[in-house]
Amino acid sequence: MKNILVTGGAGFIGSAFVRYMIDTYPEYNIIVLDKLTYAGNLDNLLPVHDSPRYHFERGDIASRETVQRVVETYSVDTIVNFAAESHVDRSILQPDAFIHTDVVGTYILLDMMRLLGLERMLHVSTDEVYGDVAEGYSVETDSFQPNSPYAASKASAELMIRAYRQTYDLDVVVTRGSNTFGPYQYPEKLLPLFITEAIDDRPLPLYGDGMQVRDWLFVEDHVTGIDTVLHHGAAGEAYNIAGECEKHNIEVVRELLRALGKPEKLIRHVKDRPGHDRRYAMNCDKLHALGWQRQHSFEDAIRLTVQWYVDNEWWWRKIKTGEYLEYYKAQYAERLAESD
Ligand code: NAD
Ligand code: TDX
Repeated sequence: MKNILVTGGAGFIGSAFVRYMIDTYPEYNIIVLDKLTYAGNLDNLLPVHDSPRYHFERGDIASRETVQRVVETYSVDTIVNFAAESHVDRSILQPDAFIHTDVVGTYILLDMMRLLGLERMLHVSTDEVYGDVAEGYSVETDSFQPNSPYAASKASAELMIRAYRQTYDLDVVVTRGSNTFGPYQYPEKLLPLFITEAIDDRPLPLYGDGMQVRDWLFVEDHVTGIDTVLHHGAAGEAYNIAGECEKHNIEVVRELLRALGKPEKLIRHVKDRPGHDRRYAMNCDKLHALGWQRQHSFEDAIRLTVQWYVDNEWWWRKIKTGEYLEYYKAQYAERLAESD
């Protein structure tokens, strides 16, 4: 492994992975292929911009010609696939792009891997493929029960990966991460949305009763989990990456308000997300057996994350314009009006 293609490397977790890989492995070249959708942001890659081992190409993973050109130009031997439409609420409003990128895009990467003879691909997947977990913890062999168009698109990608592994003997590994948070996360997901809205003393639209449970994973721990599987995971296997930190949404919101010194009266209970999964929870023993442990407590990581948004208004204020405001209106205007 020498020349690693990181697709979706201008997004939240992908850019954290690129920054980490450039710092950690002086022997690797990192090539980012990213379409720069609303969620892709070159500001996320400014810290590595001047490294001679970092290269950026704008393009679509669902374009066979683009993937072939980039693989051949940089003699790519390994792919780490972060590229995806990643927000559940957007998949409910408009699923098309999810099928294009998450399903067709992953298929194109697999097919180019087969035709061009690449060594390994790590595909970044999610706990959402397991669906709602009322009790216990999902293990990697559990069946898929996706409940949103986003989750179904990620599960579909995984089925195609399995088929390519079985049929063509490709070396593909999969990670399934839990709810990830940290610096540079686009302010549509729960934590960055609520932190940036609370900074401006705006209402925080909590879906339903706020008693849904998510397992929170700091982005730097997610990245080291991916690194562990990339280097030590067995071909054809999937690995859960759990934060091992289950919390009700309401608790998370209270924690971030405490860290910001803002009042709980900003919270508004609004109409629930349709098909809203009540709980995700994964067993992480298989990844622990490869030697991975998370390094950050939830309390420290949330304080650090809140502080990052306080200190980096330059990063998020320019995002909260144009298309973002249209999305915000479509998702929240009616909900917030009904809650008053
Ligand atoms: P993100 O939305 O912040 O970033 C996605 C990136 O992919 C963006 O840079 C975007 O421009 C790029 N992209 C989208 N379509 C593309 C295409 N057709 N071709 C090339 N690039 C394209 O997402 P994220 O939160 O960083 O998530 C990264 C991956 O991790 C996704 O696959 C997601 O499903 C998975 N994941 C996310 C979480 C989470 O909590 N955020 C948890 C588990 C798994
Ligand atoms: O405005 C909101 N109000 C609210 O109550 C938003 C945006 C979210 N929520 C709730 C819904 C969820 O129960 O907070 C919880 C977290 O929501 P998201 O941040 O949208 O994450 P989730 O739907 O759990 O999915 C995340 O984790 C798995 C990522 O977005 C996915 O990319 C990842 O695969």
